[in-house]
Amino acid sequence: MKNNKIISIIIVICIYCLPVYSQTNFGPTPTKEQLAWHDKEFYLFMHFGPNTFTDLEWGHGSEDPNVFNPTAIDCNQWARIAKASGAKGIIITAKHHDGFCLWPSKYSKHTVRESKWMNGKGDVLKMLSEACKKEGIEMGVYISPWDRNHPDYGTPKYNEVYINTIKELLTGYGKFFELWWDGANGEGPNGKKQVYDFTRFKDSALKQQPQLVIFSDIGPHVRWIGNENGIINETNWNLLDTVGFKRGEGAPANDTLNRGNYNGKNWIGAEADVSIRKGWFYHPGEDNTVKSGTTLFDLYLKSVGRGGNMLLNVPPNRMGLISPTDSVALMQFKNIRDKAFANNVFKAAKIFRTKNSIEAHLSKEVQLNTIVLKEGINKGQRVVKFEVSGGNNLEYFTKITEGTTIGHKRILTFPTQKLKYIRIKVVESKADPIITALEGYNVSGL
Ligand code: FUL
Repeated sequence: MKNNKIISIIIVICIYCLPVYSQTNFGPTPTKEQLAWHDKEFYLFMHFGPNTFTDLEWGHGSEDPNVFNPTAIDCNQWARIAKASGAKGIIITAKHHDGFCLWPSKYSKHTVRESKWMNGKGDVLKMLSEACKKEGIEMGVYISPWDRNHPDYGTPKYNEVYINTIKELLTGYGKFFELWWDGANGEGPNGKKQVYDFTRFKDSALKQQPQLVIFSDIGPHVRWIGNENGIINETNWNLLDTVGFKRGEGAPANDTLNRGNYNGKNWIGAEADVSIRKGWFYHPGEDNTVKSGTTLFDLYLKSVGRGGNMLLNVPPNRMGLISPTDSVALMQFKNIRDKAFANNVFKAAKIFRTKNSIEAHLSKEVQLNTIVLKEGINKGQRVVKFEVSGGNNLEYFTKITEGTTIGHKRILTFPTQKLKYIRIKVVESKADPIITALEGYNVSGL
């Protein structure tokens, strides 16, 4: 092997490892659980329950439990499709606002046990946890604090009920990766509103499963992005100030949640939740609203490509299966992603770095319309602004595009260029930038 080849291999290896370990932390940093969460990037949401059968989005809590009657439920199908789509896990609505529990909870009288489904012996959580385990994907739970059924809702007793419910779930079904708290807080069956004891909810959840990341408008670990369209702002700080704010009413402005706080005191990553269909629950009349693979890829670029995670809702139908239209769209989405990122044109490039820039030198011109950058976020998020320029000789670089934050991953697309040299220059950073990955692609159909 020629010397210069060995040197360039070493340089390429160095770009992935050295700078990350040679820097001290700057500002808030993620926990190891949050780092693992960032790496998941894409996973599925599943809204399933009485609403699936009543055509409602928000059940009243007074529904007859017998309405819940999936005729051919197969959680293995859910997990298989999730895995095949590249999703790293499934978050299930174990309990939505109607209070119906998809497992036979001791703390409720409105559960699968009260239904005729499987003669009251069914347990969706058990089926799903076994299926996820089999497929090697992870599982998360949505447990709505708002409960339109529970007789204790609106009284301090309900906080105990909720804590017991969490405990029951977190001790009965293996490890979960995420706990999802919705911000909606309406009236319960008695017309009363609940004052939630979120501090105790959080403490007891983490006591059962310390590896959990907890999602809500304001974390503590993962935040809502202020919209349900799946689109994160191009500028996305994983930082958020939470003092004085609440979940639901009283949360920071949607725009703040969408971009984070530049100087936020806490590391709270952004999770973009969006449904593959119009509604969160399955409605037969919405079969024609299923997003195409191309639309999903666009949302991926605007969520994962902006440093957040994508939580894509794929609601099972009345049979208890993912509908063929949804599964086809998911596979198209997977194929588009695989194709888009199959050939990193910088793989064989010589990489040169200075404190504030990285250059990729290729041996011949390539077509390029996408770059992927990563920041060593374990040492804190730093880059405020960068420029991308390139050319065909080293004396003359022209600016191609620019970007702001990078974070876990930044995917930047631009009109196709033919070039041999590319330079990423960090023009503003809170501390020395740590760029851990630079990849280049020529994605078709952009
Ligand atoms: C919202 C809920 O009210 C919807 O029903 C749905 O669960 C969505 C993901 O969060 O706030």
